[in-house]
Amino acid sequence: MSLHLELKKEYNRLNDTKKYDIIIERLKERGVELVDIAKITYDLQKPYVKDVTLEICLDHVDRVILKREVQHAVLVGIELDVLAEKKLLSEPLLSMLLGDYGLFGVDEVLAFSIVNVYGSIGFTNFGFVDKSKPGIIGRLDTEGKEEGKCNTFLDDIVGAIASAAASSIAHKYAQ
Ligand SMILES: [Ca+2]
Repeated sequence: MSLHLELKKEYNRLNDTKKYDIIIERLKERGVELVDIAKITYDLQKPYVKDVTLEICLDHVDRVILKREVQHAVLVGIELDVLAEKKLLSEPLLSMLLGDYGLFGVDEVLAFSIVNVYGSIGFTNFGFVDKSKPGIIGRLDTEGKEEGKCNTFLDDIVGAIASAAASSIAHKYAQ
């Protein structure tokens, strides 16, 4: 590899690490800790991988968030929720996001770009958590219904990261 290419690669790596830090911070600001996401991953994988631990899950959640396409989806989704809370979006989008309009669907589509990173097992998991709303997802869903709060994108983002991490574990430990 040429020096130029190597420097470019290093730049990209640092850039992604920096974005990773920003994303952890933004998730925290929205009330989400990585361990909350890892707990969902743990419950998804425990029936299939008996040696799985919360620590392993946390490690795979990290790997998911280090992926560039995941980072971009998270940044877009959180930004839209925040802009909706600040009423900085125009109608009809503003009301759809604040009201978490059921047929909106773009929140799920954005989440698919996260789930997609580890193939089709992720989709099954995502469908499951989307319906059962375990742990932090249920909390975000309830909180998002409060006046002036918007978690329309965030609940799907969290579900998608947990599902993608579960698929990553499944790929690694599958016999
Ligand atoms: Ca949603």
